[in-house]
Amino acid sequence: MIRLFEQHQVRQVKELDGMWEVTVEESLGRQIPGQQNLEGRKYSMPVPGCLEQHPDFLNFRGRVSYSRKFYLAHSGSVRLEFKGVSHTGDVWLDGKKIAHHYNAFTPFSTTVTHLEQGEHEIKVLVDNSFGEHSALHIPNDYYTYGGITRPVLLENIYDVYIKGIHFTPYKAGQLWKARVEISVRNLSSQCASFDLTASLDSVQMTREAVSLEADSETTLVFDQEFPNVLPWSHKSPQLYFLNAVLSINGVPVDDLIERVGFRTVETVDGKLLLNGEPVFLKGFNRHEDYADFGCAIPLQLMVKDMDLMQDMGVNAVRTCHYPNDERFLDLCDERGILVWEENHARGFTLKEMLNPHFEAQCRDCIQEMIENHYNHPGIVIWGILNECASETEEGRKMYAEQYAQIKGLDQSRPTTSATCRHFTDICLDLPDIVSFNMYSGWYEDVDPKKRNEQEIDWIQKAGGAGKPIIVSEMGAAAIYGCRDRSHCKWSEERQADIIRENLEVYMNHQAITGVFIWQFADCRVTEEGGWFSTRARCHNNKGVVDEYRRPKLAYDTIKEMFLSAAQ
Ligand code: ADA
Repeated sequence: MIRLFEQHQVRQVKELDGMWEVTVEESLGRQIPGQQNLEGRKYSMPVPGCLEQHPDFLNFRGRVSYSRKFYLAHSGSVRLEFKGVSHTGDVWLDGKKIAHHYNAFTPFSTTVTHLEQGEHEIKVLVDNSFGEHSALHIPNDYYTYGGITRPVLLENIYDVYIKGIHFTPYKAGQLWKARVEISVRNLSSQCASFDLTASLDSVQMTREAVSLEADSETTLVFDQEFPNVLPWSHKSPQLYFLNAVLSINGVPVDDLIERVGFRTVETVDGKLLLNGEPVFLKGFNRHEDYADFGCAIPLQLMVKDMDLMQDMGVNAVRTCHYPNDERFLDLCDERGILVWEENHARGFTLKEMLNPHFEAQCRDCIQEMIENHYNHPGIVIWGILNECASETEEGRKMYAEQYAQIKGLDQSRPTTSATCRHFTDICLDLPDIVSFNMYSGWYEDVDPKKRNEQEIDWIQKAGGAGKPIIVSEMGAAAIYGCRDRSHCKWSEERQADIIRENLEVYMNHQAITGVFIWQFADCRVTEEGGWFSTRARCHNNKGVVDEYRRPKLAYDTIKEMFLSAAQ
């Protein structure tokens, strides 16, 4: 399943999920004693899926080629979309290169015209190796898996087709309105004339006899009132289908259905307002990582994660530290979960930010994140550059460029970045919201209340005055099953104690508008980069459930505190 709702009733869509042939091209990972060198070996692997789910690939680092055939029933143009390839994909169709993409966490697509009816072959060279070519996927406190890790779809498209829709809701007095932008592309070598009708909640928007030059694109803009719609909020996540149909000579030839919500997000007087009302974010940081599935989490287990988090009373999730699978974002829209989605970046030093590929790889990730996830009403904050070098002038330049890029793409959502450069950060004046990561009681045995006051005071003087403040990370580690009446560190008891002490401070401070616990579930980390030394089992063990979603004692502490909170 690609999304939690049908996006087409006219366009023919085929999911290329299933078994693909995998050939190992280059194996660089740590060999397990007795393991054969995999190069040249062939396997049958599921897509979506991680290579690491196979016992021969537990530490795989390198390049493999995935291939499969498909049958095209009618000759014409096709659109091929990969929702996620980790971490680099190069795509060939019938031996001709048609796409290249870096970054596991954003989708990419390509179109091919004049494809003959009959059998065709797709080959994808997948690379999850580390090195200068990869500025964002590096040895880190989460794992870079390998594989075609999210769904793949193949669409028969008419030469004139709907490329995308962006929906921006806003209030005009008491009335809901929205700016609807519908991009249409003409792949053919002739000028085309088309009609377009879009409908939402029985409101029709129409353009007739639109002329579009050969091999060009246009965007139709509607600024429309929707007199009868209900707002979307975390308390009442009202969703609507926006259904656009493109016709030529009166015959529907293409369509695109988006699912949207009417809500506004603002930062006013140090508060985060949803539809004009202040909201306090009670959330988790959630990595896309699940025991044997790696980052290729099936829908059933995404739903399980969501059910567990809502059982604990959350109303928010932070997609640490990269854009998420659209099906999870669809779940957030349906359940009224407020999302902080961020570009792919975790803890880069200035040296790492000066990798020659860094700025372009960040720019592409932000572009693809916002272009593809723009319509999710649940996303209320765009984040960047978690714990990067925001204490340096060179770093500040990149922070400023990325915030500007976001504002150029979307003025309807506030921006932020989670800092750990306490007392030295020189970028707090740039975002709409100031966020900081703080591990009082874990990394530092300090009183969370006192430490928080110091941080808040510093923020006021360092450019953050008047801005909402979010505690983007707080928490402690515990090994699942480790119980100790001494409440020593790494015991479940101590993790629960530390989380309680910190939540009592952050949930009751008038300057704080939200808290994200680090983290929902234990996740695998790389052995490379020295992470093994502070990450028992080569896992980040700060989950309140382990990687199999088995709850630790802190689960019930959070449930009690989040559910009893007024908001
Ligand atoms: C940082 C970082 C997280 C994680 C956390 C930890 O705040 O943003 O990704 O590494 O520390 O577990 O220490």
